[in-house]
Amino acid sequence: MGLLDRFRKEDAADTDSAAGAADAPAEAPSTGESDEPAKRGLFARLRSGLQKTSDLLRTDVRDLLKKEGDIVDDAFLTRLYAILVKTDMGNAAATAIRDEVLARHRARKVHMEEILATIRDKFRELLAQAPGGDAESPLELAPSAPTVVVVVGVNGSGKTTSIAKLTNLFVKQGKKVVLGAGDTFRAAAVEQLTIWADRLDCEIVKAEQGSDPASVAHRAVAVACETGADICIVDTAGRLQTQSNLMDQLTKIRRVMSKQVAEAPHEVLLVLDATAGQNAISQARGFSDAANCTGIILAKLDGTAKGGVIIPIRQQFDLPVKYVGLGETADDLDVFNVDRFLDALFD
Ligand SMILES: Nc1nc2c(ncn2[C@@H]2O[C@H](COP(=O)(O)OP(=O)(O)O)[C@@H](O)[C@H]2O)c(=O)[nH]1
Ligand SMILES: [Mg+2]
Repeated sequence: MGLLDRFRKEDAADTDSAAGAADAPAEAPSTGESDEPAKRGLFARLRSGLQKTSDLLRTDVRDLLKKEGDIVDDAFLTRLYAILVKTDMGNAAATAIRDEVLARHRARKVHMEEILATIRDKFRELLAQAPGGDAESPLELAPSAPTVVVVVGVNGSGKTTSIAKLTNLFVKQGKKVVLGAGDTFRAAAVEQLTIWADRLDCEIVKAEQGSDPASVAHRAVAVACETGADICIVDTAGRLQTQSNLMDQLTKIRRVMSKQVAEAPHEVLLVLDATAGQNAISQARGFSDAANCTGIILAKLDGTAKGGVIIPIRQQFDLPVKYVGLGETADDLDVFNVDRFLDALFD
């Protein structure tokens, strides 16, 4: 199924009435946590978000082995491979991990923790963020404000919610945020972002349904400049009548922004739905190629036992995963960090 087919399918499935109330924010964001408890709270969220994937790995690998350990032979490796594939990490990653287990433990008696340690090491290698290291790469503010961010992705992937989460993050840091409701394709999308803007107490620029999103983007950047805002985040449509319309729209949004602020947009974040399955995620490549994305927000990790999908995402998109989404509230966002991710998954 091509990207366009996917849009058509969503068109049929996703009417505005299905959006609206169902898309409304689940609860008001909490504020006022000091940094440390907030970090601990986030790790707990990450751990519970990855629980299903973690259970799948631990329980299945435990079941694979006898209590007194087991010999790594062909039958063992075949069953291990089947477990790995269930996390949606893809055949290539599962093969690489299986081969690593074979190389390290061939014909030896092993225990569960040794196998998990090997899986973890290889997982880490496959996830490595950048040639230079695994540094977290959250949004960096431009030397002169405003930093302009565009958020793109397939409809329903979690764009608007992720914008609310980013806004919450910046508002908590005392930053001033202006939002642009650039998904003018659906009235409900504008309403949804407006509700978040009210809750998070930030300014929003919007327009009638069907109006030109580039004009919304233009005004949002203008308001951010005029009001001395630190960050301007612009929402976009996940689908239009045709894929080329959509890509043209993204190009136009970029163009109007760069006319106002030379380096803008500083970031174009691609939101991917971790529950969507590997094929759906591969289709989002159309977006990343056309929109010149700079990073990924992997949303809905909390809803899936297929958190292994982060490996093919890292490998198919040459983009850092910047944030992970762990729920529907404004607090449910964590800066992606490889080691924290692995701790949550394996410890
Ligand atoms: N469990 C969970 N749900 C999410 C997450 N992010 C978004 N959602 C939900 O996914 C649905 C679609 O999200 P939305 O932000 O409207 O997607 P958009 O169409 O890309 O803007 C909404 O019901 C959100 O509450 C997440 O990280 N975890
Ligand atoms: Mg939206």
